[in-house]
Amino acid sequence: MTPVSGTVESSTDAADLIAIEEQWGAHNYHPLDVVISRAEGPWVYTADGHRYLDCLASYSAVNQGHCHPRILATLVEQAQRVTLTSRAFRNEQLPLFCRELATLCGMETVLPMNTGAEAVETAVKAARRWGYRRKGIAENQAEIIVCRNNFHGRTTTVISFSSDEDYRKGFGPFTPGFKIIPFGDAEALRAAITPNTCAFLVEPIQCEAGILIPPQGYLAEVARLCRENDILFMADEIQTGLGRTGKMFACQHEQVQPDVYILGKALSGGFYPVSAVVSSRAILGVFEPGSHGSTYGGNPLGCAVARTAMQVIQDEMLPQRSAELGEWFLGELRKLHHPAIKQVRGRGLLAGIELTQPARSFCEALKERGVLCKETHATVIRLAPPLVIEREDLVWALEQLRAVFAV
Ligand code: IF1
Repeated sequence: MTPVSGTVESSTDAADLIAIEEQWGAHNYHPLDVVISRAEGPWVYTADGHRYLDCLASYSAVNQGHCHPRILATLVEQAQRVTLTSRAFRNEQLPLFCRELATLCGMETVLPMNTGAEAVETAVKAARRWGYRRKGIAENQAEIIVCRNNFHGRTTTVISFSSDEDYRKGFGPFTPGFKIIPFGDAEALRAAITPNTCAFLVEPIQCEAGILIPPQGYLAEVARLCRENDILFMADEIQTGLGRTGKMFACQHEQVQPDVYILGKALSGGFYPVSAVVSSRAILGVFEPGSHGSTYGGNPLGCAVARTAMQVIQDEMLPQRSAELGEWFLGELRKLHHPAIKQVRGRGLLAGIELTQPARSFCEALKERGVLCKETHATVIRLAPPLVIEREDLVWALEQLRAVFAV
């Protein structure tokens, strides 16, 4: 097959494109064979005119809906002014982004990065330095406690503390200094803390693990334990944050303020990778010039896009929408009855249907009916539509789910 030039000719149909991707792209994914050509709100469209309801929302990066017009306008406007200055110089967007994000989080200080995994890496570095300087932990002895079945990204340090062999196998040697405990078990956290512990890193809801919601009171107890033992409570809200679970942050379900928020995905509404670590001056103050950074982190295009993306979440009251629609939607999902359905779990518009068998064939069947979703951990169907979705669209999605689960 001959390589195609930069742009896709209109004669290149979906089957050709899939074949080209299979030949020229690395095979590190197993996507559903729907080639998306354009998208708007909760809907995505193929070039041949099929429309699908997106119930994955790009892994919660498009909580604001695809191609939100306000974020698009900001992207275009800023792209015509200046896109990248590097942090060697200042730009007009970064200060306002930092102030607005810190305020949204009830925090003092923002450190901008690009991808989620980079923000997690940044939090790990901050926690270690904080441990050495603030707690006097002996050099190279700092420990960070994490949870079994966590998902925090794909970099070598981050997979060093994964418990999933699929993510780790063949990628060692790994970064030391992490201790894995069961998720949802505050007693296990208490037992794992040593004088060398500098932080506890946790997802308030474990998403990749299958939408696992910890027992009521867990986050509050974790916050208390961290405070008592002078260790940092670092919440990875990359997926659960920014309205997804029916609050701005999932920690707020238990009125808990962590020491560190790690954010990404919907921070830019799907237009551009923007992530951040948000915390106090004392904690992020461990970074002095030269100790950490990124070429693109804090660039004016990303900051401008993220500012509007955050504004849209607030103006359109997406956390409230997520809470209201989610409560009703989960109730409807729980009415589905099929021998393969083991349990329905969720909070806000983040739902998981756990099956007794692989979920892939159900996702394929839903795709045939115009609903896009993705299995996680083989047996869980994850449903997480853009938060701008209309109730009538969810009613339609439920009809398709009922059809697929008709015995
Ligand atoms: C993939 C999952 C979702 C995340 C949390 C950090 C990151 C993620 C809580 C890293 C990223 C993604 C990445 C994507 C699949 C996906 C995912 F199924 F693997 F778990 F969304 F549910 N913390 N999650 O969820 O952020 O570096 O990717 O920007 O890796 O295949 P990133």
